[in-house]
Amino acid sequence: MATYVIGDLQGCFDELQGLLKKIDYQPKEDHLWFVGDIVNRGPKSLECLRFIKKLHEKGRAQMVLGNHDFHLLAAYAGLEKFQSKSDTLQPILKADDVKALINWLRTQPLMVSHSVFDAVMVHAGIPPQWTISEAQTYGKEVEAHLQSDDWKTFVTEHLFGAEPDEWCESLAGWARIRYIVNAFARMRYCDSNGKLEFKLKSAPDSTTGPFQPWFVHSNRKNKTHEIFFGHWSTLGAIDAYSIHATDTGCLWGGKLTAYCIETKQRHTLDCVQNCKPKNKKNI
Ligand SMILES: [Mn+2]
Repeated sequence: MATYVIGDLQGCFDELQGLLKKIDYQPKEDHLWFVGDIVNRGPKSLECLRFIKKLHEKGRAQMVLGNHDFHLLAAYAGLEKFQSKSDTLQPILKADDVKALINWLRTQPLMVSHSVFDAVMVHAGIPPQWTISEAQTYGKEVEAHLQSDDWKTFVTEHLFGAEPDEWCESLAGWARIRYIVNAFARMRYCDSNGKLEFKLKSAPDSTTGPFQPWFVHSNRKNKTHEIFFGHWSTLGAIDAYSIHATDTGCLWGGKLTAYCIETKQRHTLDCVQNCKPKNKKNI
């Protein structure tokens, strides 16, 4: 039995199938962890969503919600203002089973923990000031809103926005929920206290001042666990600092990654250019 952590798919279904073949994936024995952003920009988001839902219902796969997965929930709920020309969500929104797909997607968590190893998976990261146990608790606060009867109001009116960018345990209401979502699903850079910086998307260099990749801060309280994440395609493959970066740019003609937790081995598939969207904005 193996647990493979699969990087951001963004609708690259054929590449996923190619990678599963390459690693000799055994559907009845192996588990798949998907780091989120399973949909959007690429050509086969509907196929990715159906595939992961089916495996999840059989107890063979888990996923966490990424920013593009939240975007799909909002698009279904009727929010138009953040929709982009490079979105490729229409086949899902028009599918016969869209309601079942969406109702399943909104039950997915922001963080997944391994049952044996001290390993967790999130989409973007965990701020330095949160322990793993705190992160778990905060994630559940968001999940409760997504799973409530009033979830559409949450995703259309309260979910999006870059404020507040600083965490404080006493943060309350939608501001608290928004920070938690932004940390788990959008963060790349922050300062040592978890103040978020969203303008920077490039790979780290010496010009970012107090803002550093969330995982390099020396005071980080969640170093107790190996943390798997995606979201940051310009970062490349990193296995250091007790973190594993798995978005190796499949969507951009890079590679799709499957990291085996048991063997600590990375497997990759070179991705074809036909997944590449014309508009490279809004990574
Ligand atoms: Mn993302």
